[in-house]
Amino acid sequence: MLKELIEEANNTNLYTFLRLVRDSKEIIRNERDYGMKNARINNALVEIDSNDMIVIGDIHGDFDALVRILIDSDPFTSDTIFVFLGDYGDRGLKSVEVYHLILSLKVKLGNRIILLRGNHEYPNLPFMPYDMPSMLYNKFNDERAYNELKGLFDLLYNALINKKILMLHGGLPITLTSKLDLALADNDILEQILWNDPKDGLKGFIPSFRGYGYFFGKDITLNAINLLNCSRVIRSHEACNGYKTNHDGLILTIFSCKEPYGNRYASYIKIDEPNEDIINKIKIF
Ligand SMILES: [Mn+2]
Repeated sequence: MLKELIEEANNTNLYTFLRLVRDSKEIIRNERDYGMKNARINNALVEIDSNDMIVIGDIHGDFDALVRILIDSDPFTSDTIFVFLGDYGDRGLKSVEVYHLILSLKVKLGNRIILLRGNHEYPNLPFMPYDMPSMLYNKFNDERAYNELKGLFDLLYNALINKKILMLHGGLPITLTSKLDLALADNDILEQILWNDPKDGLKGFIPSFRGYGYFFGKDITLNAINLLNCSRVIRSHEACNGYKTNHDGLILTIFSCKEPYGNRYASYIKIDEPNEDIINKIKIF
């Protein structure tokens, strides 16, 4: 089944692509309205208790990296939940194929595929490079593909909490006051979830050189995870060779693509017991 989906994504066409986007939107709307087996959903926040989860960071159109991860842990031969931390397209050469494959997994496997939102799925704040519209147009010669895809972005989840691990794309909002801020993020909080980065040796926060969001210090991290009753954060967003940690290990960054950055290593993480040493769970390739 996996091999067929990979093949199909490699030969994507407009009508299959449009159907996948529409079906994915319908599935996520249903999750949000009627809930998900074994998970609690409050708007854009998912809470789950799983001992079998794979977490994947930025893919950015690196189809080979995505395929590599999926072949390592075939979702059709296990009950593993796959969490994607966002930034699916842009930069990488095969962004359309990446969307095709991820959305076909969503359609086939439903609530075992959880898609978080990255800053590249929030074009309301303009940034460069934003290749998706032109990549889709060049592939399909039709504007409907991007118009449909854009509608999916607002349905992607802001954050997921598995037991005591918080997962999101960018970083902790400096003004976080409760879990509800993640579930019902206003524009300011959403910008920070998608754009913030941790910084070591910083107290408080400073504006980010990215143009949006902030760099935040360990005090902000401690405050936020205490408030949420969490023990650590897994995020992506910062290009690195595989992974890195900040704030004395409270924040783990995993980055799952290589091609668009010329990186030597990428990583993903397989969590079977969330309370154990998480660094040992990282798979580097
Ligand atoms: Mn990002």
